[in-house]
Amino acid sequence: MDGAKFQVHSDVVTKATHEALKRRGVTNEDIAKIVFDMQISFNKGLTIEHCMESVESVLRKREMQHALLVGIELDELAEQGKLSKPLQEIVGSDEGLFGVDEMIGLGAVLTYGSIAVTTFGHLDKNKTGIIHELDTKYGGQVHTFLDDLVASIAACASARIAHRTRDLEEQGKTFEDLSPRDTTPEIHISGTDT
Ligand SMILES: [Ca+2]
Repeated sequence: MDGAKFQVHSDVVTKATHEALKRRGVTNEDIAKIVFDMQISFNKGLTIEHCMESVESVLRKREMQHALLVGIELDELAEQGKLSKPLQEIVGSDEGLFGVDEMIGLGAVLTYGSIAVTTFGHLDKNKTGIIHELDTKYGGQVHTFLDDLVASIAACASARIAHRTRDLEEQGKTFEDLSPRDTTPEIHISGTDT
C-alpha cells in the first residue's frame, strides 16, 4: 500500500459477521431467546421479535463485528489444527487459565455500559441457552471464543432493552406500545448503525 488509508466497507464486514455466525450454527433467534428470558419479567409486552431486533442492532456495531470475526476465526483455525503450538493446544482444549476469550467478549460489551458488563458476568457464569450448548464439547468442535462472544451479544442486546424500558416508562408506555421495528430505529436508517 502507498500510505493511503485502506478501509473495508461496513457492508462487507456486516455480511462476513452474519456469515460467520451462520457457519458456526448460531442464529439471531438463539441469542434473542437468551435476551427474552432475562428481560421478560421486567418488561410487559416484550416479544422475541423485539429481542431479535435488539440482537441485530448489536450485530451492526463495528466493535462487536471485529470481536466476532477474530474470535470465530481462531476457533475455526483451532478446529482445523492450524494454529501454532502451544496456542493450538490452549485454544483447542479451552484451557481454564487462558482468559483471552472472556476478555474479547468483555471488551465488546463496554460500549453498552455497566448493565451490559454485569449481564455479561451473569451469562459467563450461568451459561444459558445456546451458550451452554456451545460450552458443551462435542467431537472436534472448538467454541472457545464463540461462547463468550454470544454472551457478549446477548448482554448488549439485553442492556439496550433495559435502557429502552426506562425511556418507555418515562413516556408512560411499555413494550406493548412498541413495534419490533421501533426497538432499533437506527438500523432502518442508513449510516446510523455504527
Ligand atoms: Ca470460552
